[in-house]
Amino acid sequence: MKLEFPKGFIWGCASASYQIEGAPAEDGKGPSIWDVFSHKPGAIAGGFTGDVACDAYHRLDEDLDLMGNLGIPNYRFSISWPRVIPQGTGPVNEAGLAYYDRVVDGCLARGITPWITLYHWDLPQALQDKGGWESRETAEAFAGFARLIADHFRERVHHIMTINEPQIIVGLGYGAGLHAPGLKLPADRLFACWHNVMLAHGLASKEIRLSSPDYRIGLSSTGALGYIADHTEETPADLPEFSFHTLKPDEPADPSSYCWFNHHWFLDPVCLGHYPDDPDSPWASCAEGVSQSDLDLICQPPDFIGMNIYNGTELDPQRGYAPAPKYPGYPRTSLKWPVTPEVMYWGCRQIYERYGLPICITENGQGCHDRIFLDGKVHDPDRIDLLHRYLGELSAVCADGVPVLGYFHWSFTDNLEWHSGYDDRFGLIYVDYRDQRRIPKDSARWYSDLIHR
Ligand code: GCO
Repeated sequence: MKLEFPKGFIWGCASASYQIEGAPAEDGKGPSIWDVFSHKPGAIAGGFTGDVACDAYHRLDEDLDLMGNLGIPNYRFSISWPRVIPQGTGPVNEAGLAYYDRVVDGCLARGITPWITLYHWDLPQALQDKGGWESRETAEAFAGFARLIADHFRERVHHIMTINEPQIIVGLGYGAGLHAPGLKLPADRLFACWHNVMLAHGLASKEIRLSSPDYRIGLSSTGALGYIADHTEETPADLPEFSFHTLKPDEPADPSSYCWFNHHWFLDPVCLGHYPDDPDSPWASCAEGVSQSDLDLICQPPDFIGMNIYNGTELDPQRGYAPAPKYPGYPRTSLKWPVTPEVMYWGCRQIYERYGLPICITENGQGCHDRIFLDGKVHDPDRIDLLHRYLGELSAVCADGVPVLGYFHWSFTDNLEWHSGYDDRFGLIYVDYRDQRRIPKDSARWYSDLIHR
């Protein structure tokens, strides 16, 4: 498979604060919803928490050295809101901000460009106590946090992503109860959360633009994407069936489950200024009540659309674009996600054709049950094969003229895979959680070689 990318293509790795940092109460940090949720019995597989995770808070230099030595040119990380503003609003925790100064300066000193994600799910618990994303005040508080970060880093950072995956924040956190804060709200209250997350993007984007015109603003979206295996030039990219459902397209429709928020419910209001015209959606009646002034606040088109793409659903045109049946033994990752490289091609094309904005792959990778082999190394041919296939499709969509700015591998180190715990490893760098030893996997060398061909 050809792996050819446009000149200036951005290569990087990604991480998120709660998944790697540990140090949940150190140096003045306030608790996040994940600090609280993870301690509930049964919340995380194996009964683990993120209290230590990869101990990245204390091992920053070691991790950045590894990244620098591999020559990874860009690092997407998230800032823990309660580490910086312990109560979500009000006094700033200077020690928390100083940690992210060290992250940013440490990147720059090693020739790595820092990309900030403002919200990767660790909401201050103090805000959850006042309603969390059900409350509009959370969106307003988020804009304040965004402004603080934008002002603080504007000389050193030029890429900020507002929200990572509203689909998961609301669906899994407030609908299915699998993620923090572990709620199962009815449909109308779930939509209120959704709308406030949309407002958070809009209000924050405005603040970032006011802070500096030099910022390139992004967001990260996820959701089910469909594709047709035997496609031709004529296959339209923007079939509604290609993205209608999220995560579990073959599940029965259930407004209280997380499967209904898709890319369009996020990107239409943000980029086009209205919720999708989708009468069959369980959210259609909720969206009717939204005011024009709110839609105006939300409509802050980003400079690039970040897509987190892991898998998609093959659709069968002969059967009304229903999901194509899977053969026995279909290739899957350790989390049982199907291996479907074509989704890279179709996902990018579809989103570009609908919104006309540059795309950046802000996450892609594979969960594996990696382990240390007898020779002391971590061999991960599965991951290398998956990356090769998915990047081959990405290369093809670039060749077909879709402006893809770059690709961030998820993740740099192994880390806490949310409610699934620590078994499913996504890193290029293996973490031995017994002693926090880092071992670059074969894929780390492969990825580095790809970047530096
Ligand atoms: C997400 C999150 C990451 C996950 C990764 C693998 O996109 O779900 O951004 O935090 O760990 O995607 O599931």
